[in-house]
Amino acid sequence: MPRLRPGIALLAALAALGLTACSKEEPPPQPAAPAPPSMTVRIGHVAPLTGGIAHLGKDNENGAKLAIEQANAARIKLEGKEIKFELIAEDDQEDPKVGTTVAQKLVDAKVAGVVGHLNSGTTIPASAVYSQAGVPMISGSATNPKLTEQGFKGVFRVVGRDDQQGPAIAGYLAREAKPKLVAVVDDATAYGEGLANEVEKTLKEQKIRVLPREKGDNKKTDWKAILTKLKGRKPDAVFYGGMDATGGPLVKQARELGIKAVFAFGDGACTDKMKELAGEAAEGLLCSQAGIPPSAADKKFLDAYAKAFKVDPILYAPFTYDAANLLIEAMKKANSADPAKYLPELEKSSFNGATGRIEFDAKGDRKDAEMTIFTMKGGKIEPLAIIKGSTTTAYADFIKAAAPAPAPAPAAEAPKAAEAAKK
Ligand code: ABU
Repeated sequence: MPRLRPGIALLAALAALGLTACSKEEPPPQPAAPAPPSMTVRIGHVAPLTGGIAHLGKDNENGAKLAIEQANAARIKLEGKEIKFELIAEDDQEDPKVGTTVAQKLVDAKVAGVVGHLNSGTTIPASAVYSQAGVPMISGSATNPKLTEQGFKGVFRVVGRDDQQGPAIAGYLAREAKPKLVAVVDDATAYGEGLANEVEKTLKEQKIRVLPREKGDNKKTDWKAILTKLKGRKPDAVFYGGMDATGGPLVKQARELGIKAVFAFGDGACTDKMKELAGEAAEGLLCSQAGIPPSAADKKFLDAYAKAFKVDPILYAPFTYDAANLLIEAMKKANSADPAKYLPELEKSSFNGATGRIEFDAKGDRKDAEMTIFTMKGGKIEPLAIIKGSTTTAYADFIKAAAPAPAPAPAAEAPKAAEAAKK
């Protein structure tokens, strides 16, 4: 019999006793538990992400992004499937042609809904593309009335309209500054020109003289020729329909030329960016926004936004947040991300958002939208008044009305103006 080496002999002995690792009895491998069924739902967002108002585009995008992140964390189920919402963000460069191109791109990517666009000039032509494809869209910032006057199904906005905003800022200007002669300038966009028309109409109704319209464009930053002409006419006030990227240089150059008129702007130029662009020349300007101030949005939203993006919202982020949540809520109610199924739920929304209660009228406009009037004070835009319908409320009173009644509860929350906006 051949002699075995000692190590091999030991293995042979163990094998005989059934003690080797190979022979150990193991439970048969179990099949892995099946993953719960899941589905990706795409939501589009469009705004200018490059160019002069990229800061506003990013602000809008952040609002929608936060809503999507929160919805994903909540692990929402539709038709028994866990939903992963995916935000597809596109840059329309504030250009109507690019606007329709990216709208088609989103339709081709089979988005279930769209938040956007930012500018009326891009949102109006893009709305035809979405409506044709049956994709619901909600703008958080486009204020030109035409958007919801086209009769398109599935087109909504969560801010007010310029036929509310124009009378609000023009009426405030007329009451407080009492100008006899006003110069009106616009940037030749759907928003800037449309709002300037509404302002001019209101001023004329109040028997205030208005100079012939001066026009720039949405890239114009050298206003000296127009301002030199206006200086000779000595207007008491100047209204500009356009965005902050062009409005900041306008007021700066006006002061450099020694124009003393009161300057007033609409929502597109109602941001702290005006101080950054115009310096001291921005102090004392008047401006309006087509909703409650972002700082008055729901505290939970403001805290979550600051935590996620390390900045405060600039202008319409609370509104794009609400717009994205409105889409998601309608899908939840319909138990479907199919636009044909959830659109009826969207139309009859009654939703308590970060900007107050949101309901739509038959055209897709927000019912009872607030307008806020601001002034620039100490380098920050500061709310002065809230205008709702024909009622003007001093902002301090609006906030007081929104403050919770003194309660014994130890942790009463900070005043939430969004709560007041719900009433
Ligand atoms: N509402 C101000 C900026 C967006 C727009 O073009 O309407």
